[in-house]
Amino acid sequence: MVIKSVNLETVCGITSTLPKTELPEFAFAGKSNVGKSSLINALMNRKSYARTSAQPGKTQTINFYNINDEFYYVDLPGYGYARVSEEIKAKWGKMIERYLHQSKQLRVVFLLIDIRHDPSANDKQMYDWIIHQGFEPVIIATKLDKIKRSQVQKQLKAIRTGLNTKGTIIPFSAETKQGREEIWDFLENIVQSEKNN
Ligand SMILES: Nc1nc2c(ncn2[C@@H]2O[C@H](COP(=O)(O)OP(=O)(O)OP(=O)(O)O)[C@@H](O)[C@H]2O)c(=O)[nH]1
Ligand SMILES: [Mg+2]
Repeated sequence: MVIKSVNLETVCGITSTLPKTELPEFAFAGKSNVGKSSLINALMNRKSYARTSAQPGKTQTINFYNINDEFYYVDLPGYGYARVSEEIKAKWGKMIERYLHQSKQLRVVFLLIDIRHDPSANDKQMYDWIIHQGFEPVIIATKLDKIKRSQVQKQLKAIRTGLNTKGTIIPFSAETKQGREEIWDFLENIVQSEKNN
């Protein structure tokens, strides 16, 4: 994929109205600190356009990145971040739910799971939520560089079992960019097939 332009077009807070976009959208969900913004940077070919942080809870808004005037990456706030109040967590949850429910342009929801850990109760809930909204989530197993090669298959299996999914799981590292081509190919196929219709 050739990234010609990148533009953070819309930032939505808890009370914002969601934008009425015309281009296909690809959303990235997952627990706080799992690597959503880092993945989006890698997929934009940028080092730090999407804000990342070693501290969880960096992305607290829904951010729409316009790519090439062809499609959007939608960076969602992370869930399961312990240091915010239950009230705020509930509001973020509602905001994510509203987005999944309302967006007419949303094509694929990527659900990111840290390859080192079995899916949590929150991950399973998110997975079920996405299914409930009519999407088949594509799982990205993040931080691939953090485990030994010999552990990869075992961890992928644990994620598959934990989420009870038969769907695609793509291992990815924002450090080495391993897995990026596969994700790009997947996105490109969808964007192209829409253009042809
Ligand atoms: N080693 C390694 N570190 C990663 C990888 N992806 C993300 N990180 C690190 O993990 C931390 C969190 O990454 P973010 O991309 O900010 O995570 P996020 O999911 O956007 O987090 P929130 O915005 O809080 O929901 C940062 O310190 C990143 O550098 C990866 O593939 N490998
Ligand atoms: Mg983030």
